[in-house]
Amino acid sequence: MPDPAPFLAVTDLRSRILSTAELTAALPRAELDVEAATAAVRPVVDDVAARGAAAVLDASERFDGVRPEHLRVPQAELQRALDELDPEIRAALGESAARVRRVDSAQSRREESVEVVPGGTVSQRWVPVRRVGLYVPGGRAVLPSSVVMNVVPAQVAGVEQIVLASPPQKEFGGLPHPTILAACALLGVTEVIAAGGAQAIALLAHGADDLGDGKHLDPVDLVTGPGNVYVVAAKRLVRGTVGIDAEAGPTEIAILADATADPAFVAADLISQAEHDPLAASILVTDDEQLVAGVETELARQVPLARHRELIEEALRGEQSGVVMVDGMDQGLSVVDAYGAEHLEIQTADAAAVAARVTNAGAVFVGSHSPVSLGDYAAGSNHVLPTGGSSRFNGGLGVQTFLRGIHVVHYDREALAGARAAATTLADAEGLPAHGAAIDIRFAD
Ligand code: HSO
Ligand code: ZN
Repeated sequence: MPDPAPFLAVTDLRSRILSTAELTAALPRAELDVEAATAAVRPVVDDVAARGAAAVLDASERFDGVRPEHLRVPQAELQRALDELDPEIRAALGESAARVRRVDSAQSRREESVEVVPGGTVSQRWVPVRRVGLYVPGGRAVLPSSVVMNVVPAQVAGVEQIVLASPPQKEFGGLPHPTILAACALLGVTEVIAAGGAQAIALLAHGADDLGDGKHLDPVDLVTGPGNVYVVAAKRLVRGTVGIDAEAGPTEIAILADATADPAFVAADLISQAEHDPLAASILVTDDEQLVAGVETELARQVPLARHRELIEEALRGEQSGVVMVDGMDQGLSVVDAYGAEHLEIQTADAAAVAARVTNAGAVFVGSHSPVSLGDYAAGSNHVLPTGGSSRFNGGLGVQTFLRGIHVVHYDREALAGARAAATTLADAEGLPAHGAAIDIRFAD
């Protein structure tokens, strides 16, 4: 039998010295066409801003093929979904939430107060956003774990009002998927909206006078959550009216591996994220040709056994996936930093030391027993992470996403006297003497 065609195209960067910009350009990555999506969703977002619930229902009918009877999911439906939830899934969601809660509670921000000079302090208070809208997609797959990943950090931050939106499903009579509803009920989220896509994002951002049940929906202050390119485009359009979190588009896994890595593990992990989306990116960065051969053999064995084999093949063979050959781990680190993967696995000798040198990634998974799927569900870390290289300037979802830092400045007369010269000199230098005068007046006697 002839060798099957390899799954992963190879980019060979060995003995090439490239600038960061050249490196970034050389790496496989599909451009997400947010521009085109923006043009498509702008009328929907504008319509929801103008006509509220009626516009959401029209858009649902058009894009989801269903006109939900209730945009606001009745409490009885939430309770029913929880009552009917498989007990094993209930326990697993509970376990997942408990782990995320544990991590977020420990990693929440504490107020820091600095006495800059005697009698002059600057403190930083961390105040939760009052009302947040969490988006949980419902397209290709239904992901109740994303309810956990959005809700728990908001709760730990102390957010007062949590609204969750998820697309209405035709087969469930226009309600969001029952497992999503059950997860909401389990976590104590009571305000759930049956809306998806751009119309959901617009509804959260603008609110509505009457949601069809005679009651209004308050706009939120911040919208978070993953979604497809239309959701990303809609979030960009409402940004400014509300806050948004980092963009989480099609999923990405990069694996930095050397000869010590197990090819079966590497292949399984590349496959695991490829099963999300034909646009998902699976990238192996290595200095070992034998590992590449071993991973290809494993892919040829494992892919045909996978339930979503066609989708996985499309993702692995897509231009956004591939192998990058490097001279060694130093160059490997430059490559993964230039790429800035949503998920980065380190499967090398002394993995912890290699991982400590990574500067750009949504989340890093260290060693042979920390696969990305663990982080997707049950590590305690968050799985809503920056994609498309935006990890260069954004972190993933977490308790800090829902907190704002407020500086509180408290100086007494003596402390102000000590700062007077610096402040008035800078005020003069900037041609803003009234600034200086506001300080001087306090010493005029
Ligand atoms: N890997 C996805 C999250 C997810 N996986 C949910 C399974 N369920 C993006 O980080
Ligand atoms: Zn996943």
